[in-house]
Amino acid sequence: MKLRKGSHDATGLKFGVVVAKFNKFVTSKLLSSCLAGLTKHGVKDQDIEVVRVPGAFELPLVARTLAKSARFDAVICLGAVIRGDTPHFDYISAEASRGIGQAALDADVPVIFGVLTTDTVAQAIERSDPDKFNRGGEAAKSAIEMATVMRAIRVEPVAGVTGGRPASRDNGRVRPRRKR
Ligand code: INI
Repeated sequence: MKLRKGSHDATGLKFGVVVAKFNKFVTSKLLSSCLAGLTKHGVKDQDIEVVRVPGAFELPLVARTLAKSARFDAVICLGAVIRGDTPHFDYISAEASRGIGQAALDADVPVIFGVLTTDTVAQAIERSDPDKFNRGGEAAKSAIEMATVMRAIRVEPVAGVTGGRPASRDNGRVRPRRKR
């Protein structure tokens, strides 16, 4: 049996972070904890790119574009959808989760769902608090684990066999062998 698993050593890895401005009092805390988590595990500042979008609904498109750019080992989405009185809640949270999952599958790159979906403002504050649930820090850890497990399971393409990712798009992952 071969056991493949990720690690939390992120040295040399690159991450895109997409963060929603809506409910910024929560998402700014998710962002700072996420960035702290990445750097704590060895990611260099210049290897992190942060993109701000209006709300959680806009996360999937930007996440998919970043993931497809071949510049990142993983992309992290951060947002906060709070039920409150808004009927928007169900539409936005459903679309954000569906779209973020789809972005990962379309791009073949991990895209992490760091979006809080809560009934109340108090719950959102508690979950973004680095000293309580610390969902931003957790998103960083999940991204690192997924980036490293994807590296571990990618199969090196055999020379002459089509279907491998072109070298220019390999994003630092396993490179196809050169033909001799
Ligand atoms: N966006 C959020 O990120 N969280 C919310 O709670 C929210 N609510 O409640 O409306 C929200 N709305 C904005 C939405 O994400 C889009 O930015 C907007 O509809 C424009 O497409």
